[in-house]
Amino acid sequence: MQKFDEIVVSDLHLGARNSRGSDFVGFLKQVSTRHLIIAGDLFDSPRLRRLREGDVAVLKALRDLTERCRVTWIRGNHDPEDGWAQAVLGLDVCDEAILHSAQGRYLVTHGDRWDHSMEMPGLVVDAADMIYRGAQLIDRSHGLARMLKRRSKHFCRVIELLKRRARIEARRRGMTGIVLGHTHVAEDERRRGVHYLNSGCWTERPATFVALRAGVAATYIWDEQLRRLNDAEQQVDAVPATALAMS
Ligand SMILES: [Mn+2]
Repeated sequence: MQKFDEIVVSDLHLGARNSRGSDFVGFLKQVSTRHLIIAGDLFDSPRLRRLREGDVAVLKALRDLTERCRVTWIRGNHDPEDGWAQAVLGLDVCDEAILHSAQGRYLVTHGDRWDHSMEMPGLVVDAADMIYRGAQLIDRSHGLARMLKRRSKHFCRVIELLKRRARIEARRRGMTGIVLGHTHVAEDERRRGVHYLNSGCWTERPATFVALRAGVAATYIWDEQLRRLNDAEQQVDAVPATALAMS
């Protein structure tokens, strides 16, 4: 059993073809915490379409969890309206939460409010999304989809802008850091005086989350072996540059 003070997960996208409901239920069995925060996009469709057995198992596990610990559900742009949310999980959806670490406060929110691509013509976003999902189907390890997404100049620009806006808001409100989901890219970065954490997603491998342990906030990788994202990235940096320069 892995113990954390508080855990933030996001972007489970239950109902999506690549949702990992059973894996997430396994995760819930192997961690213990006093507060679980779901930082948005628990569902893929606001009408809760295409839920499969593994997805429904997550709802049952979350309902059970609410009897043992505090569960907070933060609204994502794919999540249902308040009435539906309350009926499905017995939880109200909110827009943000605060984590209290030994270093100070962290604002937790989904992050779509700072995503300027959401204001773009739907067709452009849909086409990019289709290519991304297609790549996930072809390549079960999701490496190709991840690479396509990260190499897309547009995608990187959208994320950089989102992070900049998020940092501004964190500073304005006197926060030590900010925890977001939405981009599906797990991060743990200290820049310009703000600790930016992103809990990543549960639709790719490895699954990631943010947690507070011994008062310290960090992003963790769950699959294979529990470790901090920044420790894992130091290992990736050791990979020869030629392997990364392919595209
Ligand atoms: Mn989202």
